[in-house]
Amino acid sequence: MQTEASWIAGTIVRTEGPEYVVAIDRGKVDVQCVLGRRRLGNRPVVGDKVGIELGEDQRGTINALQPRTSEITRAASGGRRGGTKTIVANIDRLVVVASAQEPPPRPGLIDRYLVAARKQGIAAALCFNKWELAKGGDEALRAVYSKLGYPEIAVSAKTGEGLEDLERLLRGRQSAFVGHSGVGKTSLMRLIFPDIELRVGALNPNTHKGKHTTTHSQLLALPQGGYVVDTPGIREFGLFEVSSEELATLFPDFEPYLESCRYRPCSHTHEPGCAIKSATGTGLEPIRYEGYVRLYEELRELESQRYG
Ligand SMILES: Nc1nc2c(ncn2[C@@H]2O[C@H](COP(=O)(O)OP(=O)(O)OP(=O)(O)O)[C@@H](O)[C@H]2O)c(=O)[nH]1
Ligand SMILES: [Zn+2]
Repeated sequence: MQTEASWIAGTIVRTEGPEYVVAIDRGKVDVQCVLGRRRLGNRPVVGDKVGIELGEDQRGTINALQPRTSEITRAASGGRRGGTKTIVANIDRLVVVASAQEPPPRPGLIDRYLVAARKQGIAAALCFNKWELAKGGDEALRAVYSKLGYPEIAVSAKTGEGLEDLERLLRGRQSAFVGHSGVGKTSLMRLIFPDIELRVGALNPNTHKGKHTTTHSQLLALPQGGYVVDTPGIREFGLFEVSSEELATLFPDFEPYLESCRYRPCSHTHEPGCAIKSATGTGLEPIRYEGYVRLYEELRELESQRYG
C-alpha cells in the first residue's frame, strides 16, 4: 500500500465500463485504472481530476477525486423520479452541436442544453455542423442564437469549411461537445485531431438519425492548451434540478421583460398582461417562446408526478 503522498495526479480521459483511462504526466501517459475501495463521494466521469495509485503491473487504482469546478448533469432517461447522470466534469464551455440537415436542428433540444448550462454555471456556444447542406431557413436559426450573445459558428466536418473558427472557439478552453446523435460530434473531433483514431457512425438511411456510435465520453488535449470532450449523442436531455418557477430566468433573452408582467408570479403561459408573451414576435423570437412553453409544461408535469 502506497501512502497518499505517492499518489499520482491525473485526469480521466475515457471510461470503458468499469475501467477508466487516466492521463498522467501532462497527458503524455495513459494509465488503465479501476476504482479503489475508498469512497470518492461521486462516481468519477471524464474530466475529473483524480489521484491514482500505480500498481506493479502499471495499472492504476483511483483513490481520490478532486472537487469539481463544474459538471453537466442530466436526469437519467427513464429515471423520472430522481435518477441523474453526470456527463462530464471540469469544463468551462458547453459546445452545443447541431446539424443543418440529417438530422435537422431541434431548437427544443438546443434550448435544453442552454438552460442546463446556465443553471449549472457553464458558458455555452453553438456549433452548426454539416453546413454544406444548409438551406435557406438555417441562417435564420443561427441568427436567433447569435442574437442571444452565444458564440456561434457554422462548420462542415465533411468539407473542412469553418475549421479555423472551430479551432478558435476551442483554443485554451475546456469544452465539451454535446448534441443529438448523428450531428457529427465525433467527425468534428476527427477534424481537429486528425492523427487520432475515432469511430464515426453511419446514419440510419431512413431516419437520418445517428446510431449512437459514441457510447462513452472521450477527452482529447489541444496542442495549444485546453481540451475537448466528445460525449455520446442522446435523443432526450432531461433537465436536472430546474424548477418550472425558475425556468424563465434561465432564458437570458427573457430577462429585460421579467419585471413587467402584470401578475407575479407569472408563468408566462396564459396570464393576461404577460410581458414575455407580448414581446414574442417583436423583441423575442417565437421559437424561443415556444421552446419555453414546452419545457415549462414538461417541468410542471414532472413536478406534479413528484409532489402529487
Ligand atoms: N454531409 C455531412 N455529413 C457529415 C458531416 N459531419 C459528419 N457527417 C456524417 O454524419 C454521420 C454521423 O457522424 P458522427 O460524427 O458519428 O456523429 P455523432 O454526433 O458523433 O454521433 P453519436 O456518436 O451517435 O453521438 C456520419 O455518417 C458522418 O459521416 C458533415 O459536415 N457533412
Ligand atoms: Zn409573464
